[in-house]
Amino acid sequence: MVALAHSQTPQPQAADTAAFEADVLAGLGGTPKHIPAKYFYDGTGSQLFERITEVPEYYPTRTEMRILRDHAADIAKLIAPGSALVEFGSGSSKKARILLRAVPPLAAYVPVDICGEMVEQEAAELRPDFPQLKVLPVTADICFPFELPAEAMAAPVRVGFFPGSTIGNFEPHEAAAFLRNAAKILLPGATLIVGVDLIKDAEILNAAYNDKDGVTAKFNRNLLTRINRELRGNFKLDTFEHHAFFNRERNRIEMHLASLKRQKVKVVGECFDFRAGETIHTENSYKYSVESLGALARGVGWEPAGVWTDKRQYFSIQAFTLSD
Ligand code: AVI
Repeated sequence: MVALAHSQTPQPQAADTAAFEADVLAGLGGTPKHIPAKYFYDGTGSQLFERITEVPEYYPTRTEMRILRDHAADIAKLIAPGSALVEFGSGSSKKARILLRAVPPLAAYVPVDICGEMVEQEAAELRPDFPQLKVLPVTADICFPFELPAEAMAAPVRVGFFPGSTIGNFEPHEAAAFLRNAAKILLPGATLIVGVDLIKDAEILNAAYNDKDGVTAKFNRNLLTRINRELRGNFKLDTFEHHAFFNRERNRIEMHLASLKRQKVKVVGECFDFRAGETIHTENSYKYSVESLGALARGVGWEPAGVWTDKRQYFSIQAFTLSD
C-alpha cells in the first residue's frame, strides 16, 4: 500500500520502524528487489516531494490545481447543501481549500490522514479561514475501514475527495480495494471525486519523472539515506542511480534504483548481494484513461458522474456516485 505525500512528517514511532524494517528486509530479499513507495515520505522525502511539484516538468499538481480552480463551481454542484466532505489522505488540504470556497454550507469537512499530528495541524490552520465550517480531522489509514465522526454520519449524504493521483500509486487491485472501502465508509447515495493522471505521450511522462534538476532522483535516493539512518544500512548513495521510465504495457511510470556495480549491502546486519545493473523497484505510478478508471470504479459499484480535464488532457478530475 501507499502512503500519501506529506509536507511534514514527525519522527518515526517504534512500531513504524519495525514495519519499515520488515518491509525493507523482505523487499531486498525478494526477486526482483522492491521497497514500498510509502517509505519515501520521511521528513526529507516529504520536502523533496513538495519540490517535485514545483519543477517545470512535473505537471500533475499544477494541472490538477488549475482544473479545480477552473471548474470548482461545476464540481461543487455535485455537493448538496448539508453534505459532509471527506478528504482521503488530506495532506496539506491545499486542494480542498479550492473546493471549500465553492461549495454550499456543509455539515462538516473531514480530512483523513494516517499522520495524526499533521491532520490536526492542518485542521487548526484551516479553521480561521473557514469559520462557519466544522473541521473534524480523523487519523486513519484510508485503505482500511475507519469510522467517521457522528456529524458526518448524521449528514444526509457524504462526498469523498481523493485528489493528487495518489490512486495511481496503488496497484490496480489496491485501487479497487480503496474504492470498495470508500463506498463502505461513505455509504449509498455518496459521491466520490478523484484526481487522476491521464495516459499520454511517453516523452512527457518520462520528463516528469526525470526532471533536469534531479529533484526526483534525490527523492528516490533519499530512500537509501533513510534506510542507512533508521535501519543501520550501509548503502553508498553514489553507487545507485535513479531510473524512471514509462512502461507502456502496464500504463505506469516505474521508478527504480539501479546498482552501478556488483556489491554487497548490509541492512540491520543482513547482507544483500547486488549484480551490476540490478535494481530496487521503488514506485509505480499508474496512469489511467477516463474509461479505464471508470471501468475500475464501475466494477466495485461506483457510477461515473462527471469528468473535468485541462486543455491538454494531461490530468482529470472524475466524479462517481454510489446508488441508494
Ligand atoms: C504522490 N504521487 C502521486 C506522485 C506520483 O506522481 O506518482 C509521487 C511521485 N513520484 C515521483 N514523482 C512524484
